Amino acid sequence: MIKKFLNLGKQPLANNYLTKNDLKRKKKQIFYTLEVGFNTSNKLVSITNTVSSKKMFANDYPYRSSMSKTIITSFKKLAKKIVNQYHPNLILEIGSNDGSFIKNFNKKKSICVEPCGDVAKTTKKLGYQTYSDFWNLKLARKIKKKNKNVDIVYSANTLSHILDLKSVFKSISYILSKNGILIIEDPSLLECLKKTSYDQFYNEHIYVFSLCGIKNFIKKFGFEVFKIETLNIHGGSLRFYIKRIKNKEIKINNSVKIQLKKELKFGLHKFSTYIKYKKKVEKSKKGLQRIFKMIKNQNNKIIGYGATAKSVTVLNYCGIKNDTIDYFMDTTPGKIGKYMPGTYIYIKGYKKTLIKKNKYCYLGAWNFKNEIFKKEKNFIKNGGKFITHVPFPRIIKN
Ligand code: DWN
Ligand code: SAH
Repeated sequence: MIKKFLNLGKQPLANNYLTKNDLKRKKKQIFYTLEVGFNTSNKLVSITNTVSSKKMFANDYPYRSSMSKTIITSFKKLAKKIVNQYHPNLILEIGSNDGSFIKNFNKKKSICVEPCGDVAKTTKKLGYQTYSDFWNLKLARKIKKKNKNVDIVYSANTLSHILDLKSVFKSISYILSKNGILIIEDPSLLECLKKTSYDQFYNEHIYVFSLCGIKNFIKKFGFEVFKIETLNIHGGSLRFYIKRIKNKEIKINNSVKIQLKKELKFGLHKFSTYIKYKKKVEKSKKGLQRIFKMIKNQNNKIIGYGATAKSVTVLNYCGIKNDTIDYFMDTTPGKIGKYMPGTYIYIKGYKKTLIKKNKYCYLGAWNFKNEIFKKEKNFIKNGGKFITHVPFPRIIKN
């Protein structure tokens, strides 16, 4: 049974940035009610009103992994580890986006799956075998006809975007070699609760995973988690190393026990934990609204840094629109010159001179705080202030 615990109101589709023409034509945006629920039987946390994948991940999907140095470095580090530890014959990546991860592997030993046509072109052009399709059994069959020894399947920030997890794991089990390994990484539910980062919930993030949820679910497909890595990336992620239960050569690492203990201690298996969380989220909303109001009352301008999908949730939930934030800055070509969905805040291309002109900056990409603070050390040195809601709403003291 799925018990709802959080309602983040009417939300537009994140990543559905609007053009000037869309605004002129008053283009009808899709809105859905963003509610989050806890499945009391399998312990998975998911949004309860979903949008079809085809609507979310169309050809013009703008997100590009390569916009952050933190991501590029993290992928490079993992790729090195995979090669040294597992020497894969063939690696398959689900949700390969612009190839930021797979670029670290030999073209002849890699397969990309990326449904968004425009972004899939990047890896195709680089010479990687790329399937521009959604991951399912039909595609797995098609790929296996040509590629027999897939011994690593990797997927970052993608499986949590797919409603039908049964189909996901069935298809992975079909394609993975007998002793093959599945590595997935996604935002951690424990961190999302600890940091009150409710913006991990939006139409694309159908699930926010925990070990206690994943471990139950994958058992049915003959899989088990044998190692867990906790990462700082994306505000706190979990990297699950998964093997077939039948494969007794790999021992279960102690990290699995440690993570499970942490999750149970926090109460991720109990509905009452989520009710407490809901109250924290409501308090966070009021706190952020108060900060914005105070700054505006002092006749200050506020800009945004990083027009993230996450900030779409925050701004729409808190009712912060283009009369409060003047514009966002972002480095992503497909977002520049467009408007944030639901709040109509304009997105300018990143320029150092822009941030220099302002005193207050809302950190949409709070998950890259370290990277951004390093880049903007002069802004900070000259008295510039960043605003965040994570782990609680505040103007960051430097
Ligand atoms: O799960 C998902 C993650 C991986 O990416 C997808 N569903 C959609 C997307 O979510 P997001 O938009 O919340 O992701 P990011 O990676 O937090 O987005 C960062 C944004 O900030 C990008 O638009 C790039 C921008 N940025 C920037 O302008 N300057 C980022 C950095 C680090 C910078 O210095
Ligand atoms: N893996 C990258 C991109 C994450 S964004 C990273 O971690 O940075 C999510 C990606 O998953 C998008 O590129 C999207 O097109 C892809 N995706 C969404 N649904 C998918 C599905 N059903 N099968 C395969 N890829 C999918």
